[in-house]
Amino acid sequence: MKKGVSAFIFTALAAAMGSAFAAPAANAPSLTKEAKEASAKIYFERCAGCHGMLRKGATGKNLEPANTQKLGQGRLEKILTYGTEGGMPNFDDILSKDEIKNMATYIQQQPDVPPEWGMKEMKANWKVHVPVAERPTKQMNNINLQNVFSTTLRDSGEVALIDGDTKKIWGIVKTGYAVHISRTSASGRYVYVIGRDGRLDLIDMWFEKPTIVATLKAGLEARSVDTSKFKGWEDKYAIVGSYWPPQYTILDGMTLEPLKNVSTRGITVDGEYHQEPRVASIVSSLIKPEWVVTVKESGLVKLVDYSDVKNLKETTIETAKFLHDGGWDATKRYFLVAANASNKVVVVDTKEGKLAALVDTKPKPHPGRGANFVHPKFGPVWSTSHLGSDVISLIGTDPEKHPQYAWKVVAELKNHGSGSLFVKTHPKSNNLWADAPLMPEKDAAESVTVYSIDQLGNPDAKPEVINVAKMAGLPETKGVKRVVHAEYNEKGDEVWFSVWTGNKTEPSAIVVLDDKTRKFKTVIKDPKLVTPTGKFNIHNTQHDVY
Ligand code: DHE
Repeated sequence: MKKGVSAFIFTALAAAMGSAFAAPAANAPSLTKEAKEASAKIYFERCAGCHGMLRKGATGKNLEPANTQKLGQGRLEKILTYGTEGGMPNFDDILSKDEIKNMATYIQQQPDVPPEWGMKEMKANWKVHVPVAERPTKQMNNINLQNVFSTTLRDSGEVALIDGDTKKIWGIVKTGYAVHISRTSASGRYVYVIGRDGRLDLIDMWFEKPTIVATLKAGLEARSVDTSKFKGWEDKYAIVGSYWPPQYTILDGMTLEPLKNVSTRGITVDGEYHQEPRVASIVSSLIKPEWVVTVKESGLVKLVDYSDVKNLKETTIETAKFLHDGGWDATKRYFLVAANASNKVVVVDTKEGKLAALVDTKPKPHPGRGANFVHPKFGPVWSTSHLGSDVISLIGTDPEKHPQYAWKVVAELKNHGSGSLFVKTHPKSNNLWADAPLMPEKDAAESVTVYSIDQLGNPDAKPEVINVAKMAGLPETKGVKRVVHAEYNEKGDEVWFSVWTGNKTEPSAIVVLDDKTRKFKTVIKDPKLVTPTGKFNIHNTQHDVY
């Protein structure tokens, strides 16, 4: 496995891994101390996201010793090597045979319990690099900030800010390990970037070059961040959702000073106590001073009212377990989020503050933010693709004018594979795009499916499957060139795809297609563009355009 990924995250975690907390599981095969530590590190970096630190399972299966020992060493090695149709990726292009063997052994042992991370640790790991008073009072560069793409460089722990007009890298900023997503301030001036190691960086785009003005390590493992966007509260607060410890933290939006920390441990929708209900997606309401915070393992959605942080009010909505990613419907009243391992999409009515519907879908919906468009027959729909099925589900979202279709799967379009992570369209586009980067077959992982929205329902109209990876003109290498995450430019006439080789040693790229013609427009290649995955166009992220 690649060396030197992150000394940073591991300082706190390494102490816990192999700690005295962990009683050996009966019948567990053993590992040397070195192999155990190396496996613990790989587990954190590659597995914990889906299976949980305590291995209780969520997007991925429960990996507690009672289950893994039943599968046994040989079967576990096979699953790790080749992946499964259910969305478990193959690791043979990332891990060596020995690493796979050790991992198969490691997960048959008792999970270790990582340490806590509260206000004290946060305050000690908070730094304002440039105080608010010393920041520019006007934009000091000529970049069209609205068309900048904040691009995750997953394995180098960096974000590339790419000028969408010139397609040149404007700046590269060092961030947390395996940085996950970027969100913007309500004003669009600041970018908030969260790493898997819980490190949050605040980037100010008014300097000549993008500059980190504050950093906070909000937890030991995190995935989500958003900001206060309601009128009168713009740029005031930010919120980070952590996987470990399971909690969300409200911060000062301009300095990242932690203000309030709220645990999400507790009782699930089933009425059982869970030690690790992790915070998954967070969105920011435009109709109330509220964030929608989804708690994965408990199946609870919290509407967190930030108008009085000291006397915090939360509305807790019972939904379905294993909440993951989601986005607004076109009116931005309803939030649709995948309860992926429950095979459901949850619809929350944020105006009324209650559950609108639980929609049954094919296995493991995974929408990213989803894609909103007007279907020729069913009216406004929101769509998701699936990790565990080769369809794109369309869900009616207009209870007023199309009540017969609202909160139902009204159509299932054929995707070119399961193992899909993201769908995307744009209000100005007639295209609906879906990827399938986790397909074990090379050609499928390298391709995207695109539908003409105005032809949906026409039995003669077939979708187009395009191998985007080939367009990048990268050298042939061992690793699969996974094509992942479509994102539009500000105007909505280009669509960008990452060609993600999955490891640092092989070159990656971003392919830009002309949205109208679906033809190759350009490719962004640069040795500094290491494993690009998510791309967050400032305009589209600021205004939730998807
Ligand atoms: Fe993500 C969004 C969690 C693996 C790229 N990912 C999210 C969100 C969550 C999440 C909770 C929603 C954030 C929000 O909207 O507030 N992701 C996880 C995992 O737990 C998981 C499955 C395993 C892990 O170890 O992290 C995981 N994610 C990945 C990847 O491997 C991806 C493909 C590449 C990468 O960079 O890590 C990846 N996730 C993304 C992207 C988004 C995302 C690009 C944002 C989509 C958007 O359009 O907003």
